[in-house]
Amino acid sequence: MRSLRTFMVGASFAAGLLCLASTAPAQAGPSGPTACWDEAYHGDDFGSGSNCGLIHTITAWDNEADGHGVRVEYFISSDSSMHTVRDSDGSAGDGETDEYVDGTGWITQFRVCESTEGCSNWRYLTT
Ligand SMILES: [Ca+2]
Ligand SMILES: [Ca+2]
Repeated sequence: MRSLRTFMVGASFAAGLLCLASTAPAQAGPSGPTACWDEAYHGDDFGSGSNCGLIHTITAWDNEADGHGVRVEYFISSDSSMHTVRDSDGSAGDGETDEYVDGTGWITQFRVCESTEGCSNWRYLTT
C-alpha cells in the first residue's frame, strides 16, 4: 500500500529561505544543486526526490529483505529541521512518499539510509 502524507508548511517561502541562509544544511557537498530531480542508492535500497512538478515528492524504498529498515533523510526550504520518510513495511509492498505542495516548501537535499548500515551521499536539488 502506498502511503502518502501531504504537508502544508505554514512558514512562508521567503522566511524559509532566510532560515536556510542562517542555518546552513549539514554536510554541504561539493557538487551543488544540479537538477529538480535525483535519486540515490544504498545497495539496492532507493531514495528519490523531485521538485519538478506542482507536488514535490520524496520517496524511500526498501528493496532488500534483510531486516535493515530504509529511510530517506531530507531538508526542505521552509524550515531548518531534518525530515525523515521511512519505508514502514520494509521490503514488502512499495515505497513511502512525503509530499509538499508547490509554494509550501521544496526539497533541498536528501540521502537514503539503511539502519545500522550507513547512508548514501547527499543529493542536492534545485526547484
Ligand atoms: Ca531492508
Ligand atoms: Ca516497502
